[in-house]
Amino acid sequence: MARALPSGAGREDLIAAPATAPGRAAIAIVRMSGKGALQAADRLFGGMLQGAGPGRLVLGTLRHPETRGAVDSCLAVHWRAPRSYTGEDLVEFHLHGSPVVVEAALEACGAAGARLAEAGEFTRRAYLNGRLDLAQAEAVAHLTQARTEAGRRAALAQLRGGLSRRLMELRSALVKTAAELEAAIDYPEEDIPEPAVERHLGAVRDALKGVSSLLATSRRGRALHEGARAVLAGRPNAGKSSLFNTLLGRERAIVTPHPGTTRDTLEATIDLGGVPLTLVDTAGLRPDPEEIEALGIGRSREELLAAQVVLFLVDAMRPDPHAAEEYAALATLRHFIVYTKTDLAPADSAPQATLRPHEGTCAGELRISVKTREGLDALETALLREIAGTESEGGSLPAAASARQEEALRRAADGLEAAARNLRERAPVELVSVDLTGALSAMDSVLGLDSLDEDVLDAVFATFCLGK
Ligand SMILES: Nc1nc2c(ncn2[C@@H]2O[C@H](COP(=O)(O)OP(=O)(O)OP(=O)(O)O)[C@@H](O)[C@H]2O)c(=O)[nH]1
Ligand SMILES: [Mg+2]
Repeated sequence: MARALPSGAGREDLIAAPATAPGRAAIAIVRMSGKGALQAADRLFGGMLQGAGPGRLVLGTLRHPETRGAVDSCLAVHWRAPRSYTGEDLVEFHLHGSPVVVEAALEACGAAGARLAEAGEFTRRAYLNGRLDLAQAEAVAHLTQARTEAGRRAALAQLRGGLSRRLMELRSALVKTAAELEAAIDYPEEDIPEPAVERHLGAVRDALKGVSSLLATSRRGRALHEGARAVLAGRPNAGKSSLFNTLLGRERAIVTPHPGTTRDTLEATIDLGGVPLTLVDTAGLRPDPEEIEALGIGRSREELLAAQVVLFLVDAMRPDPHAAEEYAALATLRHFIVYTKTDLAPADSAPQATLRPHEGTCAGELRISVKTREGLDALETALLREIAGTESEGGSLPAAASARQEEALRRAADGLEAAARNLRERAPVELVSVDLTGALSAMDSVLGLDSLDEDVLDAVFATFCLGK
């Protein structure tokens, strides 16, 4: 299933790039792919490589092809098109891991005819040559960027074709219906027989159910990769830094009984049910602070706007007339009200200080104590549900893992809904056919099966690192 080469671009030309991170390490890998990779490798590696057979590491000397100077004593391996990562002839040099060695090796590759690859260009070629679909290519990026164990598992599942298989199943069930409807367009004077309408409707509903359940997991799928930001805000002394430290599991922020302790914003990332969640501790909000604190409060307010969710902390037992004022400013931001220090409250008493939750943006009211740990599990659960749409690590269902995938699935669902509606209303068959074709092409675009815009590909592969 090789795809049409994009116009104008010399997509088979020889490219090279370091595949390992810059810096010192035991090994650094330089990759070379494209037309003439094996011949170039012969010039660089003294003709030893091809004798070894594909996929076999050989020890030898990498030399500059013009000066013949030795660059490194290293291992090399090659694969032949189309059975390689890129689908092209591909060579790797496993060098001693110093940036200077890598630089010299790249220069030698350049002298042998390679140009420096663009970010993601190896995987882009793998996609263009049909070695991976586009969802799998995105999974490659997600796997190399995974920040949590759950993120790793989800990316690997997608790379191994979890989402792709599910979509192909849904697609093939639908193609038959689309073809029958298409054929019926040729006989506009004849109505589709009733049993056939019911059958088509059943097929469309099944597909819609399948696509919807993929969409339902997309919030979590994206959160696993993209992560989220939660800001701890509230009046001075409300207990923000204490909660920050408790969620982090270490004493990162300074805590004192004095209001105005935190002057600057502090952030740290935790693994919340698999979601890399960046917590931001902020300077307590108050109206007439001294100079340094004022700067800190300015930053607090900026942070509020950048967060997915705000935890607005209120000292449960100490009525604070200004809390309501600061809370009013949150009206448009998604947030929780968190009553703190509940251990200081007499048993079963209602909080002394209560706020009236903003309608629509308040995701819930919680009561916690970092001293007794009361309410902390509930807080984590509520946060995870807010960010990822689920409470648990949950389900084995494949999930859409990027905004691009989610958007395409939504288009597919819209098309299927329209098709179902038109079938129910016995609308002209052409209309249903158009809806279904739209839905199918949206499903295809998740996997990049139809010819995609270069811009879309540029956007996808721009997120890759060099050499991937
Ligand atoms: N008993 C009790 N005390 C708490 C609890 N949480 C915080 N405190 C105390 O409340 C005081 C203020 O806590 P911080 O975490 O520094 O409050 P903050 O909101 O970060 O304050 P600023 O940085 O000044 O805005 C400290 O003396 C904490 O020990 C709690 O759950 N129970
Ligand atoms: Mg603080």
